[in-house]
Amino acid sequence: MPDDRTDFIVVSNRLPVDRVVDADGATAWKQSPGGLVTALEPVMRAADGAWVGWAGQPDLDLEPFENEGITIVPVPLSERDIELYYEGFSNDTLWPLYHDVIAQPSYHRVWWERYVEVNRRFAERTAEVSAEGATVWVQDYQLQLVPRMLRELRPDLTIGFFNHIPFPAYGIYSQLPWRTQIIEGLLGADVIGFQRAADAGNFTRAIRRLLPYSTRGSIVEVPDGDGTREVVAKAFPISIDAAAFEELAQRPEVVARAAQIRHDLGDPETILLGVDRLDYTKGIGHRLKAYGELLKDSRIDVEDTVLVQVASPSRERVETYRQLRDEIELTVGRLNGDFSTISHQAISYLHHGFPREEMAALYLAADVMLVTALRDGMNLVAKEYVAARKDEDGVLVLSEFAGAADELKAALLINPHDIAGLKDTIMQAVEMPRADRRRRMRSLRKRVRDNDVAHWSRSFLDTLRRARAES
Ligand code: GDG
Repeated sequence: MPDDRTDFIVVSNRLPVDRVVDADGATAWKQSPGGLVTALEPVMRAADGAWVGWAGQPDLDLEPFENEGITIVPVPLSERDIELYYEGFSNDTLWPLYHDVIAQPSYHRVWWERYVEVNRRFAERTAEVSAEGATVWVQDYQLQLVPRMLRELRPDLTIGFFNHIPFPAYGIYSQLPWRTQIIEGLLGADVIGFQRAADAGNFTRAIRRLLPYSTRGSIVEVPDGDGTREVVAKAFPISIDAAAFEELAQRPEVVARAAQIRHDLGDPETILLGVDRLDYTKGIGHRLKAYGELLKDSRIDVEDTVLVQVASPSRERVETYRQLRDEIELTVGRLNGDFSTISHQAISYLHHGFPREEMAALYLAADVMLVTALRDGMNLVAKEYVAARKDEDGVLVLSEFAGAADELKAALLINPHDIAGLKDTIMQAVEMPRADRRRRMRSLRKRVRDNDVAHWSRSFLDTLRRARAES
C-alpha cells in the first residue's frame, strides 16, 4: 500500500478544479469557486484531504496531483460513459424522477449498467487513496451506489453521503426499475444527508416499502453480518459562504457596477431578477407567464419595470434541455416583441454564465428576486441574494417547492403553478413599503448568516463522527 493515502476524502462527479489550456498549449488547473470547496477547505487542509472526481473532459487518465493543498484524484470517463452514465442515467433518469417527474424520465437498461460500472470505478479509486479508518464523504445522485460498494471494499472506512437534490415520494420513486438497488447502495453509508426533512422522510418511507429493515425516526437498522448497523438519514440544509458573499457584494467596484447596471437598463423604478441554470425544474416558463400577463393587464409598464433573466447554459447535449431552451427563447422573443419599446425592453435575457462579481452586482441592483422553482433541492441563488443585501433592501419571492423555503420564511412564499397568486405576489413585492422590506430582509439575513455552509459541513461531519463512534 502506498503511504500517501489520506484521512479525509470527498467524492463527487466533478472535481473542484477545471483544466485550462493557455495560448502556448500549456495546461494548468484552476479551482472552481464552488460552495462545497469553500466549506470543506478547512477540513481538507487539516486532514490533508483528497478529492476524487471527474476532470470534466473525456478520456483524461491522470495521476493524482496537488492543487492548493488538496490532493486531486481524477477518475477517467470515456465519451460513452458520459453519454450513458452522466447525460443518460444521471441527468435523464434520476434528475427528472427525483424532481417529481416535471419532465418524463427515460429508463434504459444500458444506462443503468453503465451507472453501476462507473460508480464501481469511483468506489475503487476512493478505496485506493483512503487511509485506514479514513472518513469519506460522497456527494450527490450520480454516485448513490458508491457507499455500499466502498463499504464492501473497505469496511474500516466511515462513510457519509449527501444528496443535493430532492428525494421524491414513494409513489414517484417506485417507478424506478432499480429502486431497491439504489436504496441498498445508499445504505452503505453511516450517515445519509438530505436537504429537507421531507426528503429524509420520503427516503425512510421508501425503505419501509421495499426492504424488511426497521426504521425509527432518523435511524435505519441495516443487517450487517450477524448483527445490525445503524444508519442515520436526516436533513442537513446546505448553504453558502455568507460572509464571503457579503464581502464580495460590498466591494466598491461591485457597488459601482450595480449602479451602472441600473443606469444601462434605463434607470427603471423596478428591476426584477431571475438567475438560474437553464433547467426545467427552475420554473422559468411560469415566471415569464406571470410577468407577461402583468404587462398585458397593464399592472406593470415597461417604461418603469424590467425583468433581467440570467439563464446559464446547462446540459446542452440532452434533448429535453434543447427543447426547453427553444420554448423559453420563443416566449422571451414574443414578450419582447409585444411589449418592448424602442427605449425600454420588457425582458433582458442573458443566455450565458457570468463571473461571481457580476452576479453580486445583479443581486444588488435587483429590487425583486424571483425564485419560482417547481422543485429544487435547496436553491442557493435565494441565499446569495439575501447575503448580498447588507443594505437590508430588496424583496425575495420564493417558491415553496425549493428547499430554501423551509428556512427563509420571511420571503414572500409562492406556489409557482398558481399563476394568479404569483402575479399578485410579484405586485406585492414591487409595491412593498421600505419598512416591510427592511423587516423581512433583516430576518432572512439572520437566518443565512447563522446557518452558513461551514455550519452545514460541521453539523454533517459531527453527526458522522458520532454515528461511527456509537456503532
Ligand atoms: C443543485 C441543486 C442545490 C448560476 N449561474 C451562474 C452562477 N450560478 C451559480 C449560482 C449558485 C449556483 O450556481 C446554483 O445553485 P442552485 O442551488 O441555485 O442550483 P443548482 O445548480 O441546480 O444546484 C440545488 C445545490 O445543488 C446545492 O446543494 O441548492 O437545489 O439543484 O451558486 O450563483 N455563478 C456564476 N455565473 C453564472 O452565470 N458565477
